Amino acid sequence: MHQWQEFNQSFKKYCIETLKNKLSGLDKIYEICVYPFEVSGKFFRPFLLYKTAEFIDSNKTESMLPFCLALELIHNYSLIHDDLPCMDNADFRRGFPTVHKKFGEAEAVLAGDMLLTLAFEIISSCSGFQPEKIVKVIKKVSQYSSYRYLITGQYLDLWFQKGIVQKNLENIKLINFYKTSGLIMLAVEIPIILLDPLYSIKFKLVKYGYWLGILFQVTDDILDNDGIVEIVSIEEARDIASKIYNKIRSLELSQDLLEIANFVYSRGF
Ligand code: GRG
Repeated sequence: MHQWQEFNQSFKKYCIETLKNKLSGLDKIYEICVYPFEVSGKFFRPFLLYKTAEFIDSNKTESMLPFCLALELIHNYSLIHDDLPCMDNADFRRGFPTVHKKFGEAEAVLAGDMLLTLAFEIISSCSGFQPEKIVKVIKKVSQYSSYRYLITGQYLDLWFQKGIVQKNLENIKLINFYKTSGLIMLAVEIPIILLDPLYSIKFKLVKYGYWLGILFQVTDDILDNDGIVEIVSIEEARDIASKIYNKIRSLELSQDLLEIANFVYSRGF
C-alpha cells in the first residue's frame, strides 16, 4: 500500500525526533531506546490507528500521531522484553541483533521500561481533546497492555512453554488473542474514544479491530510455521483465516480499512 509507505517514512522521523527531544542530554540511553525505531518494523498498529481515525473524521488524523507513537512505544517495549534470555531468548529481530544482544540484558530491560512509561507520558500530554477522553484512553491502554491482554497473554505463553498450560487449540487461540489482539484493538478503539463516531460505525469498528487482531496472529503463525500451525494443518489455519477475513469483509467499512485486512490476510497465502 503506497499510502502506508508514505506514512511510515514520516512516522519513523516523528518517532525518532520525539525520542531525541525527550531523551536529550541522555545520549547513551537515547542510543539504546531509539535502536528499535531505527531498525523499525511495519508500523502496523500506528497506521491502523491513523486510518481508523481518518475513516471517522479525516480532519483529525494529525492529532492522532502521539497516540500512534504511544502504541508503537508499547509494541517495541513488549518485543524487547519478549526477546530477553528469560523469555524467548531471541538473538535477532527485524534482521538485526535484539536490544539485549547489542547493548546488554539489563540495558534492554531498562529500555523496555523507558518506552512503556514514555508512552503514558506522551498520551497524558496530548492537548486538543477533553481531559475526560484522555483519561479514558489512558485507562484503556493500561488495561489492554496489562491484565486484560498483553501481560496475561505473556504469562499464559510462558506457562504453555513450561507445560503448565495444556498444549491444545483452545489455549493457543487464547494465548494468541491475548498477546496480539490487545494492541490491535487499541489502534481501533483509541480513535473511537477520541472522535466519538456514530454508534452504528463504532459497533462495526470494534468488531473490525477484534477480528483483525485474531487474523493478524493466525497469518503470523502461518508465516512463522508456529503457534496454531503446531496444532492444525496449514490448510486448516488458512481456512480459519479465510473465515475471519470474510467476517471483516462483511462489515463493509472503508476501502482503506479493507486493504489493511487484505494485507494481513494475504500474508498467510
Ligand atoms: C510484555 C514481555 C511482554 C510481552 C507481551 C507482545 C508480546 C506479549 C510478545 C511479543 C512476541 C509476539 C509473538 C507477539 C505477538 C504479536 C506479534 C505478531 C508481534 C510482531 O508484530 P509485527 O509483525 O512486528 O507488527 P514489526 O516488527 O513489524 O513491528
